[in-house]
Amino acid sequence: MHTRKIIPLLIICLMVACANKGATDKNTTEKTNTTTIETGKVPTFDADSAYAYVASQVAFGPRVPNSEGHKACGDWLIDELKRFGAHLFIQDMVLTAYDGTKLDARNIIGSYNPDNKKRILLFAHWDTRPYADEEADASKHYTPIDGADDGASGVGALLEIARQINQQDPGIGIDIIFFDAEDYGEPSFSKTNKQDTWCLGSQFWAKKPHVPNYRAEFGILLDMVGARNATFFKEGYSMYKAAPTVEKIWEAARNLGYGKYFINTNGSAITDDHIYVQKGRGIPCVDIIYTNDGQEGSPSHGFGPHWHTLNDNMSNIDPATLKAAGQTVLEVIYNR
Ligand code: AHN
Ligand code: ZN
Repeated sequence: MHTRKIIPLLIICLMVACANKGATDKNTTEKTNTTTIETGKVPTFDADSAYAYVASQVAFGPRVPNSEGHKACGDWLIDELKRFGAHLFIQDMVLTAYDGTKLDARNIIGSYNPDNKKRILLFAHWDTRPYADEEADASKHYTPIDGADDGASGVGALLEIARQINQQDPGIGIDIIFFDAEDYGEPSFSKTNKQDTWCLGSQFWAKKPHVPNYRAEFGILLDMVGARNATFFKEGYSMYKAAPTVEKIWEAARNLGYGKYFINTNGSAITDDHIYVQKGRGIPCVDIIYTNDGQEGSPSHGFGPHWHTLNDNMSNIDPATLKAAGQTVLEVIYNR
């Protein structure tokens, strides 16, 4: 793992070990509860529908803040959430990137049952990286990427979840946030060494949520959940702050037969939107993200092989992976 990208919190291991004990007890109770709930309650996630939502985003071109594709895709996401019956909140922001560039950005928020005090937060970033800075060929570093996996996949899965929620009320408040400007972080070829250059949209929201004193029981971040044969390890910061929810999600995935994606092994901690949501709002958050933690022959940055390269395009997207992530999230929402 690249040390600058991954937070090397050794302490986490200790704390996670403690947190795990509590998680086991809690899961046992929760499991007992679910046996009384009749089956057929959880909607079926349509992978082809999610795949189409990923393709639609990619068809706008790169969704880099200040670009035409970004503006058009943002408008489309708002229309889709409206079509799926969500109550919309839009946060317009001018953010400052690591290099001083002013970014016209929008956080797009769709809420269900907005008056329900019990809430679950689901989120993904919808912008795409302006740089292919993980390409071996430096002449490609300034080319924006398609971001089929890195960006579009999480949003595509959440749009399908929104469509399902609109058809069947989960009886709890759900907020779906599409964060902007996650992926404008300082590139590997730049050396300003500024802090907190990633996740600008979620940093803004964490300071100024769409609802004052916003609360949720827990949050789930979907980041790079569309690649063929993706692997989701139990991300380090999620285990540090939200171990019981991590265990609940990974157990649900295993029970649904998605154990080959949801690996029952702890992974590294990653700087991602969930960190800012957790730190700013005190909401325990889980990052479902494709990494190659410790796997032989995987890239040293620790993410999927197409990460921040021009290869992050539709050719790597597999509806089966979207299904594993999306159905698991639906299971966790509906089978509480
Ligand atoms: C960093 O590269 C610091 N974090 C990975 C978060 C990310 C980037 N997710 C998608 N793109
Ligand atoms: Zn990225």
